Amino acid sequence: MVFEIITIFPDFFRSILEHGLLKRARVGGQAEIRLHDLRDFTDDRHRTVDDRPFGGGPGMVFKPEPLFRAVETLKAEPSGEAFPVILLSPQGRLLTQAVAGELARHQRLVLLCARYEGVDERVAEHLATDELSIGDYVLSGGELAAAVVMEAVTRLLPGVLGNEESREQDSFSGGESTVGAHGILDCPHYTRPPEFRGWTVPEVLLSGNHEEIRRWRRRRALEKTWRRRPNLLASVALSDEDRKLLEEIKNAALEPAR
Ligand code: 4FV
Repeated sequence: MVFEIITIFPDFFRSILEHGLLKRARVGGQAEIRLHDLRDFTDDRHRTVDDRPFGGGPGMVFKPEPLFRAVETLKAEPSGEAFPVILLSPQGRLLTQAVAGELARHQRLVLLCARYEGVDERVAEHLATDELSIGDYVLSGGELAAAVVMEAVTRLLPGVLGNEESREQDSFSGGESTVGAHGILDCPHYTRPPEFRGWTVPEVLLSGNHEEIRRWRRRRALEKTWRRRPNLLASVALSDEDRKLLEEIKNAALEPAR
């Protein structure tokens, strides 16, 4: 996977490329991250990438020309195959595990990082092939959003995660009994010490009974999802066991606390 990042702050990405998963994927050859300074695609001596908004109002807007030049330069490169041109913005569709899975199937992704008030709308309409948001809040730039997309996608590339870090147990991923990408929240995790400040680890996890442990984890994942993100349950294929567990959970919730 090749990530082509177009930004006025290429140095912003230096550190995340030198640590953790993105470092490992670069060294392992599963991912390549190419940083492009948008100012290199300007044609004036001030290397201007933005201008005042037509119609007045606060702030500045990214001009279309440098962005079109940057992407068309990449399109002219011999690799040739079509690739998504993704604009990061609050107006985009929400990044989910499913969307990350979809993006991970491509060989190359261009990520456009805006600043100021955003980009000229003709970029969104005629250059970007997709628009992604990482959440309903406003950042001062698209760089953090691009970093989130890279991390979420790179984790799904074959060979990046070691077997100790299985995607299977991920929140929102299909997991063992549900199919499709819209999964549920993750189960609780515990590690040593078995007792901390009087708080003990659930006995079942110390039992060695893997079937009981699997069931406990499924139940707790369903319970956490039912309490915190019930909407997720509507878009996941539940097994008979899941439905039975959910009944137990709902009935337990109705019982007066002892
Ligand atoms: C954003 C988001 C985001 C908006 C104006 C950059 C900022 C500034 N991008 N998900 N939320 N972008 O807030 O993706 O140009």
